[in-house]
Amino acid sequence: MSRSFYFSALLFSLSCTFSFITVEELRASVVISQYVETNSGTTPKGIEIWNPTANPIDFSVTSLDVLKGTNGGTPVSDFTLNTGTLAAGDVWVIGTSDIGTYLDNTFGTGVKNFSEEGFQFNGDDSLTVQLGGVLVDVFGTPGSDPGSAWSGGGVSTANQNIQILNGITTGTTTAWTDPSTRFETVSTAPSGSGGLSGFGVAPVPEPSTLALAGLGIAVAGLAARRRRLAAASKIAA
Ligand SMILES: [Ca+2]
Ligand SMILES: [Ca+2]
Repeated sequence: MSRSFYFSALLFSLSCTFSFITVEELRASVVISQYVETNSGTTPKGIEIWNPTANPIDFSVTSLDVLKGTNGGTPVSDFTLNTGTLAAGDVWVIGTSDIGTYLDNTFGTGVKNFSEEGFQFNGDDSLTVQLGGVLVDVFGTPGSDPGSAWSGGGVSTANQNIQILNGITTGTTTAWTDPSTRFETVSTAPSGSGGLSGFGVAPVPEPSTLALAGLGIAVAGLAARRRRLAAASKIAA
């Protein structure tokens, strides 16, 4: 066989080994699923990152960066996650130490994915999440200072624990000014008892996904029933 054939085969096997992830695939890989900014004192402050896909994310291969735009400033890197693997459907919490304590006390020590980071955002600071250097989610409006918070429909980026709305499974690359378009309030007293509820718990998959999964099971069951009936009729004949 020719040398060019071997070269082509080598290239093919290399491309299989290092399968390329598209920008679209990266964009659909993680989403900010929860956010907390304390109503009292300086903590708790943090975010929860959700992997809604069917594949794990190895942060040592594809690092995650959280950038902060302070008081309308240009977003600059605030935190980098470059170790550990986020399982399919699971969440990873990044935030102040008291959130880690809450997770340990609620679910068992070290059970939940947690990275300690002394966030100092105050509700009027935008956040930007990048995965593998690609913008995957925007929180607030980078480059704009809303005064004290972005708010709407009772949902605010200050003094609240808020979580992603049921049915939203992707980040947004478009800045927003009304958090209620993506989030709902869990607690208006996040520094108090029970104020961190929902952290460490992945969002429930959207109903359409469940319906499709149920449909798949139903179709598989029907096919199995048909095969059994066909086998029985052959025996009868
Ligand atoms: Ca506050
Ligand atoms: Ca959650």
